[in-house]
Amino acid sequence: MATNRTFTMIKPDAFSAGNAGNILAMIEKAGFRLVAAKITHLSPARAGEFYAVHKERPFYQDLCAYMSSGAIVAAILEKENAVEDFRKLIGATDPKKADAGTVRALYGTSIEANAVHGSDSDENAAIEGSFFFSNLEQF
Ligand code: FUP
Repeated sequence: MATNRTFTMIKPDAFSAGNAGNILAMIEKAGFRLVAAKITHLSPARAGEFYAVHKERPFYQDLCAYMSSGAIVAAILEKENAVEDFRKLIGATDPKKADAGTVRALYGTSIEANAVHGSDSDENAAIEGSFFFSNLEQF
């Protein structure tokens, strides 16, 4: 994947609350192009694999249960400086600490149910995109 791409998920709470459309609109208004997107549902095992980097953290089990509790949107986004600009758009991990107007401040309800995921590096954006999309050469 090119380095001007990032990966996002709209998490179960935001999706089930009907906020996927609003969040995608915010993303597009901020200048990101939707390269690939799908509605999907992670099994607990797949959620565990996705968040394997956090496996020793106390919140890991709860996070995997939460991330497999309902449908999500997985998407690859393109924009210059995508990873950093997207992290700015979504705000801090804890919605209470996220800047006003960010996606997590608007739609997150807790540090766990924080509405969206955003890759933290170009390398992880590529790994995470490939986790959900096997035919990236077509995009
Ligand atoms: P972020 O990069 O902002 O998504 O945050 P982290 O990589 O630190 O955390 C990944 C996910 O773990 C967060 F989106 C939510 C969850 N988490 C918790 O549930 N509790 C915590 O104390 C920290 C993170």
